[in-house]
Amino acid sequence: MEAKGSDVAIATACANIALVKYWGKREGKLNLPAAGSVSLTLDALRTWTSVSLSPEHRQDVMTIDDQAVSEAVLARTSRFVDLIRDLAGSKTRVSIRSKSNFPTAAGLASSASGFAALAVAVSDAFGLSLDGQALSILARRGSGSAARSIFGGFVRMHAGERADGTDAFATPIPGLSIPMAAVVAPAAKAGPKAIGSTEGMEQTRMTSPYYDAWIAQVDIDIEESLSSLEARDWDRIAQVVEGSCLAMHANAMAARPGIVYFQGSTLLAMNVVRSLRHAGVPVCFTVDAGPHLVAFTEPDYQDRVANALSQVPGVGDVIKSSSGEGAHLVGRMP
Ligand code: 2P0
Repeated sequence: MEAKGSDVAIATACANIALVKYWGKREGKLNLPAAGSVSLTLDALRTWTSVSLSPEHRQDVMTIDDQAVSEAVLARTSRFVDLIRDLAGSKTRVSIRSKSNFPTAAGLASSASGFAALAVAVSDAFGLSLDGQALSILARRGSGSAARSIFGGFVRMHAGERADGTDAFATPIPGLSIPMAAVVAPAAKAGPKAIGSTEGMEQTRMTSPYYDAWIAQVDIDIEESLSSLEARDWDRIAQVVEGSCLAMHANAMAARPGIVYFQGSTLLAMNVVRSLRHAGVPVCFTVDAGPHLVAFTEPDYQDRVANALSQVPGVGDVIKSSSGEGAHLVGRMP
């Protein structure tokens, strides 16, 4: 059967940042997380991806920000597109153009928005109509955090138990009315990542003496995050969000060899966030597998938090974000 999709399918997806972190897999081939996680989708960090079928091509082609991608990125992308080709019963190659409004090399969550947009655009190009759960399972195969970017607002990733991964997907968290905003405080001098997330979490799982304790804590943290957000209780929100971040990093630091993502500016920014909170501002921090700090706050306090973080030595241009929407098809590239 040959696919009869759209001529060009274009999708957009936002990055997300976890309040309760994902760090460890129960299985690598299907990319199954060892524990769940909770995130907020971020409107300001966005990827657009256009996909067209190229029956005349023998290979997929791809550009990111108008540059041809490396062999390694193309191979990873083609393996991902193969999953959708298999579903559609097609062997047709595709041409992919992807753009982001944030620097993908900066270590911000580009794989989350990238694979979420790709899942939506490629499945539409091949004429498949997949629901959010199926798209989340698909996006997870590209990158664990991408499963969460299928949905907007607050999102929960479920680790699942099945070996085939059919219960390892994200779902939106309905009914949380707390107004939430974020400020990204990038480390100005971030070079390439010391070690990528996939490799870093595997090294942690294999060698960190804290790994089992970390995994055992995640479900407790997920419940506490949901209940403290529901109560709009910032002391409790900060305790669980900063606790999950610091435990993830402590776990990685305890690997052999130890993995350290923080830079000096990361620690300085943490102290600024805590000082603001002690002064009564509803704010807390998290840090992913890199040196950039992200502060969660309420929209009324976003400018104050952004101003304070932009004065931290070693922090580059801060990015203010509100809560973003889920991945979806759009009419044209920006
Ligand atoms: C998170 N991170 O919860 C955690 C916190 C980074 C630190 O999910 O191996 O690039 O592709 O499934 O999605 C980054 O991990 O990892 C991540 P893979 P991914 O956001």
